[in-house]
Amino acid sequence: MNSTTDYFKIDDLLTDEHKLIRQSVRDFVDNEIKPVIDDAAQHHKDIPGLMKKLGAIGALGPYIPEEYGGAGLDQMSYGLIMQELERGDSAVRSAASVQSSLVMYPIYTFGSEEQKRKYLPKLATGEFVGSFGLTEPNHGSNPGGMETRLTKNGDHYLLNGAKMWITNSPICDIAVVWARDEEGKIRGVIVEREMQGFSTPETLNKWSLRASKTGELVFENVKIEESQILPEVKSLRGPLSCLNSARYGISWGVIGAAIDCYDSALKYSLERTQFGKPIASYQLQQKKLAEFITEITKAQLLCWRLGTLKNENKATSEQISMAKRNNVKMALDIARESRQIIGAMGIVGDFPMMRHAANLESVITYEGTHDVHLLITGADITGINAFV
Ligand code: TGC
Ligand code: FAD
Repeated sequence: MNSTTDYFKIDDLLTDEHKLIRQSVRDFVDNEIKPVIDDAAQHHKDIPGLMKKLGAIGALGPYIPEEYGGAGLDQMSYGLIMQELERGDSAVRSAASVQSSLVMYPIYTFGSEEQKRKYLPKLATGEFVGSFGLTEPNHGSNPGGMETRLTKNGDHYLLNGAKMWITNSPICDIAVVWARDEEGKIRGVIVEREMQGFSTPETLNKWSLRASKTGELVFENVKIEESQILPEVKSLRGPLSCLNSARYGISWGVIGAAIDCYDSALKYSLERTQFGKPIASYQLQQKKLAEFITEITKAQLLCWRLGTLKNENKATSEQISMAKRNNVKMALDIARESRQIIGAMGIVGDFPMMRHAANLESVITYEGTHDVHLLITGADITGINAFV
């Protein structure tokens, strides 16, 4: 019997350091997340001390250089960390990927030296929680239409508008917010929680990502000093490049969710007896399990190659788009189908499939919907942009 989830021996392509990092995050998830995640998700509450715990294991800004508090690791390590975190829950991976790719990455890439020194070390330890405001009530897939405005007012600026569906907004200390200036350029602004006119109402009653906080970012004449504006970015290319990093992490992360579902279904199918035999002995169940491990293996290979390209600085946003779309759909399909393998047991919290499936309904929508990513591939292969 071959119950490995490394069917094509991808481990042989990883370094000892990669495997060590993966194991340490796996241990963290087994010890700190698995025992509490069902309760947190069922009751829509936080995992106690999550951000600081993620900081302590180096999961916040893994690829940010050490001089700014990051771990200075490569892109493969970042991917493996995301995979292990999402084996626990998408909310945990979301917390780490927003902080790393959507808050630390733009400050590191587009920020001034002063901004980097002020924010990155505290974000790396989890002392500060960051959020990323791109989506607006009227502009989700089409962030280029954003209405949030940054206008000059004497020696400073005023920020007005609202962002919606923002991960960690209710608990954030700072928010990296994207707004249009008077020249029509897209600017990145670091807003601090204490700033007058800034509020972060929580979005309640979610059926998905229940162990993660989601909310709005509302700006009413928030006074912004020049020193809060990211100096090195003036177009939509800025926020979209952050998405490349986060989407890459998601491509890896969802493999973790799929593996958790597969492992649970395989084990259960060998133990559960119906009609005098384990249900794993029936062809219909074997078909499901065989397809799961095949799809997981294909997704792993895609991510390994993408990680290699990222390390060489050669990955295109279209390649990242394809991996995000393919792997999230793969994981969602496995979560749904594996729930069926365990029958009625699949609807209670003792097994992770319903939780992963519900989470993945958000993951297939955020960071570009499944259909938006299809259109990105479509535009790439035909040369015709279906968005316009
Ligand atoms: P378009 O005209 O195509 O592009 C505008 C400029 O941006 C460049 N560009 C990119 N640059 C870097 N990376 C990318 N992925 C890029 N995609 C485009 C492009 O070359 C152009 O540059 P320039 O210099 O010529 O001006 O823009 P468009 O308005 O037609 O929109 C294109 C589209 C639809 C693909 C894009 O806007 C898109 O990706 N929409 C999806 C929106 C999205 O993903 N939002 C995510 C919000 S954050 C989030 O969901 C966090 S969830 C967090 C969690 O909890 O994990
Ligand atoms: P819409 O853009 O209104 O799309 C609705 C439907 O129309 C989709 O099926 C879409 O595929 C389809 N569609 C849209 N345009 C086209 C087209 N041209 N052709 C064909 N079909 C099209 N955003 C942030 O900025 N920061 C965050 O931290 C963040 N966290 C999130 C957390 C959660 C839990 C969720 C659910 C969302 C989060 N988002 C965040 C927002 C997320 O990025 C958006 O929901 C997503 O980009 C889609 O936007 P929308 O929901 O407005 O859908």
